[in-house]
Amino acid sequence: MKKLMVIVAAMGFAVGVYAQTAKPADAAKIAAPAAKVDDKSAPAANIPIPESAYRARIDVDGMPGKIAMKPVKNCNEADWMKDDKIYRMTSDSGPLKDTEWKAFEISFTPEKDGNVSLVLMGQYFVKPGEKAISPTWVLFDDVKVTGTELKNGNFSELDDKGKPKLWGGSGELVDVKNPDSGKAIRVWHNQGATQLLAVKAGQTVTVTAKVQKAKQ
Ligand SMILES: [Ca+2]
Repeated sequence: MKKLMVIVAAMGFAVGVYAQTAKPADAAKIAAPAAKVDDKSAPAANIPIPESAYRARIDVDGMPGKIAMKPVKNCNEADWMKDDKIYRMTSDSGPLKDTEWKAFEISFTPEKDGNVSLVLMGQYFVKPGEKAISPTWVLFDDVKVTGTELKNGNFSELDDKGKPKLWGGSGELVDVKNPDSGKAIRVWHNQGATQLLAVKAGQTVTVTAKVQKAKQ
């Protein structure tokens, strides 16, 4: 019994030390900028994810083909990529509710012809004192693009395996009633949905979508 108590005490000490030393900023260097959510002072143990953390995010990845882009509306260069930030656009929908769809729109202008990857995902969020990114699931539907072509933006066309055609990644298909009925894609930071877009130098691309907080 005494031995067990020593172990429990040691574990408590380890958790306490971890909570003090692990900083969200360390994880941010690897992944992405932290969502602008407040209250970094709360204790680590079992605090709920704040409502303000449920945000949709559209990234555009031009890194493989070195397609540099200029942000035009509601997006910016991915600062965490340092010198390569011109090859990735990132964005933030702002906080979402699970009771209504919100319109989300970004625009950017590629500086070279080629393929970029459109990434539908959730915003980066790490609880104070934790290291792992918290799953903050959001829904995307009714995705439309001007300036190039996107297909199956309402996720209604499925392949033999029941996955949405032309979409890659590991988002989950769910049934929704709105905005255009049928299916939507459920994503978070580490499980996004992607589709390649063929872009042209100087041709501004606009992406619009309906987003909301998903059932968690
Ligand atoms: Ca749909």
